[in-house]
Amino acid sequence: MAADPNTRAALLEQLLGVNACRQIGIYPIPPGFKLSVVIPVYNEERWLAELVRRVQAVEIPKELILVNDFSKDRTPEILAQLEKQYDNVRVFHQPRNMGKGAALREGFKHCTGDLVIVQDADWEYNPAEYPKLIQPILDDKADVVIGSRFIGESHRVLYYWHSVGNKVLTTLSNWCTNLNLTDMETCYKVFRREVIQGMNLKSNRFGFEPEVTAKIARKRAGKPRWRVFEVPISYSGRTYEEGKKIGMKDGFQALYCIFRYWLAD
Ligand SMILES: Nc1nc2c(ncn2[C@@H]2O[C@H](COP(=O)(O)OP(=O)(O)O)[C@@H](O)[C@H]2O)c(=O)[nH]1
Ligand SMILES: [Mg+2]
Repeated sequence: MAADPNTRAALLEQLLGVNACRQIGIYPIPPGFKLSVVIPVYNEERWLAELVRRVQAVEIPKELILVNDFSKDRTPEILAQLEKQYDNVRVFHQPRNMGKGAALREGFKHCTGDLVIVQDADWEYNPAEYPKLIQPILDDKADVVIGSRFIGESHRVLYYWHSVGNKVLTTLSNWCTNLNLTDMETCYKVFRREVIQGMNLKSNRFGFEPEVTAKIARKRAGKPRWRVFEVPISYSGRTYEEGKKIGMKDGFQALYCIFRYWLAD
C-alpha cells in the first residue's frame, strides 16, 4: 500500500467507497493543512515522551506546542530532548505553576495551524482519534468539535463518583449555555484557530473547560453562533497512583466557573 496517507486514502476509497471510508475517519487531508496540538505539561515525566510519539504517529501535518507548567520532576529535561528530536515541536515555559488553563492560554498564542486541538500530556486520550475529531470542521459543518467519552466508544472502568460529578457539571453547564453536550469536561476540544485565538480566556486552572464552553455558546454581536459538533472518543482513565491530579477542589471550581462565565464574559 502507498506510504503517502492521501494516496492510501484514495486507494481505500476506490476499494470501500467514499462513504464507508468517511465513516471510519479515512479521507484525504486538504493540501497545506496544519493542525496545532497544544499540550499543557505538569510533572508528566512518566508519560510525556511516549505521548509525543503517539501524537507524531498521527498522519496529519501538525505542530506541537508544549507548555511546561513549572514542573518539578524530569519533565523539563524530556521536553528539551523532544524539542531537539523533532522539527515540529516547540516548548514554552511558565514562570511558575499557574495551572492548565494558563498553560493553554500561553500555548494558543503560539499556534499557527488551521485548527487547534488540546491534548493532555498523559495517555488518557488517544491521538489516533484526531482524524475523526477534525472531520466535522474539514467538512465545514462545525467551527468547534468536542469529544465525548459517554456516547459510544470504549473506556476504562474507573471512579464512579467522578462520572457522577462529570454529569452534574455537564448538565449545569448545559442549563446555562443551552448546548446539549454530554461531556463538558473532556480534554479533546478542537477549534478553528480564529475561534480560540479570538477568545479572551481568563481561567488559570480547571475552570478552563466551563469557561471555554460558555464562550463557545455565547452570542456574538452581528455574527452567527459557532457551530459545535460532538464526536465519540475512547477514554483510558488513569488512577491517582498513576498521576491523576484533578480532585474535589477542581470540581467546585468548575461549578463556580459555570455560573461565573454564564453571567459575564
Ligand atoms: N493537575 C494539573 N495539571 C496541569 C497543571 N498544569 C498543567 N497541567 C496539565 O493539564 C493536563 C490535565 O491534568 P490531569 O491531571 O491529567 O487532569 P485530569 O486528567 O483531568 O485529571 C495534564 O496534561 C497536566 O500535565 C497543573 O497545575 N495542575
Ligand atoms: Mg488527564
